[in-house]
Amino acid sequence: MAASVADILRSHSTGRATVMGILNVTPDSFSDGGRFLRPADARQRAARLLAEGADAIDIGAESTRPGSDRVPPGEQIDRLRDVLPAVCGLGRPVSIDTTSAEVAAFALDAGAAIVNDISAGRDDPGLFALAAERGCPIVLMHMLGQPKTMQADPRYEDVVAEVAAFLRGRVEAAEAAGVPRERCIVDPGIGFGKKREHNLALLANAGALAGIGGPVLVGPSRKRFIGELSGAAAPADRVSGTVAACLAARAAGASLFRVHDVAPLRQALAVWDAICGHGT
Ligand code: HH2
Repeated sequence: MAASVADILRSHSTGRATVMGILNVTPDSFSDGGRFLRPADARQRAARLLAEGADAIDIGAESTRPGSDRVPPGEQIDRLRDVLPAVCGLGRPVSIDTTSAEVAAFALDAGAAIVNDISAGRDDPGLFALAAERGCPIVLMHMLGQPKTMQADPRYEDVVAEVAAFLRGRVEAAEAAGVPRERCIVDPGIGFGKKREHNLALLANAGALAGIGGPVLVGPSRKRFIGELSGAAAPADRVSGTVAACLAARAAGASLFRVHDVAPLRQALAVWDAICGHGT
C-alpha cells in the first residue's frame, strides 16, 4: 500500500523506503521539460508514476538545472493553475517544488501537502511561516550558490560535514519559525553546487544527515554525474545509474527518493530491502 504523508515522515524510523515521482510543469527542465504542460498530460503522467509505486508526486513549475534563470512566482502559478487540481484530484500526496511562499500557498490551497524548498528557506523567509501555519512538512535542501552559477567551481573542505552543518542550521531556523524538527525532511542537494566527487561522498554518507530533522531525501535522478560515470549522454539513459545511486544512499540511511523513473527503482528497492533487511 502506498505511504501517506505521515508514513513518509516516519520512514527513517520505520525503515520503509518511500518514493516521490517527479512531474515538471516547465518548458525547460533538463530531462522532461515541455512534456507535461497540459493538465491532461500532467495527470496521466502522475497517475502512471503512482501506479508504478510512487508515494507522492513532486510538482515543479521552475527548472533549477545548472544555468537556469529564476521564474517569477506569478508565472509559476500560471503554469500550476490547472495542473494542480488535476493531479491533486488523484487523491495521493502532492509536494510543491518551489522556493516561493506565494507559490507554495497557492499549491497548498489547491491540495498539495508538502513543500519542497531547494533554498531551505533562504529565498523567501515566508516559507517557514507558511509551513508552520499550515502544519505541513517541508523539504530543506542544501545548495551552494544559485542555479545560474552553482556549477562554476564548487569547493568544499569536507563536503559531508559542511552540508550537515548547513542543514542543521536550516532545521534550527525552521524550528525557530514554528516548524517542528520532525516535519523537516533534509536533502544533501545532489548536483546543486557539487562536483562528481561531492555527489558521491554525499550519497555514500547520507546517514550523516540522519537525526538532523526527519527523513533523509536524495534526488540523484538522471543527473549529470551519472552521465559522467557511465557515458550515458542523454538524461533518459541514466535510469540504471539513478537506481544504483538510490540504493547506495538507502544503504547509508536515506528513506525518501525523488526520481523520474519509479518502476525500476521500486523493483530494485524490493529486492535490495529483502536481501538487506529493510523490508516492511
Ligand atoms: N533536484 C531537482 C529539482 N528539485 N528537489 C529536491 N528536494 N532535491 C533534488 O535533488 C532536486 C529538487 C532537479 O531535477 P529536475 O526537477 O528533474 O530538473 P529541473 O530542475 O531542470 O526541473
